[in-house]
Amino acid sequence: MKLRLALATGTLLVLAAIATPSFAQHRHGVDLPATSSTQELADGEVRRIDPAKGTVVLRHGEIKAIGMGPMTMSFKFKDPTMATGLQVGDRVRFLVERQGDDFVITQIQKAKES
Ligand SMILES: [Cu+2]
Repeated sequence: MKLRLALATGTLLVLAAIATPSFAQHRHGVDLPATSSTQELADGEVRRIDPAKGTVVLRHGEIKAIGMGPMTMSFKFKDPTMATGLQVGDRVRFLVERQGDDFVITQIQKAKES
């Protein structure tokens, strides 16, 4: 059990290192135009929810619409009620758009359990 856990933890750390190389710097890569017609849902996992602020921290994959690579970061909900039903650990699919310095989730849904 302990070895298995250690291996799993090690794997997660490696994956985290690959998936979130810029967590500390939080760079968003090249600056693409603020608006985009791309409506491709991005994948993410809920890490934290703050219903009072209407924000959510997601570990997300690549978001082509805003030219962002995988990382863990905070988003604003376009509508705070979007937090309803979401729980930490949920895998989600979402749309995000850039509004000034904010990244706003305009649509979010739970992904099917795998
Ligand atoms: Cu990001």
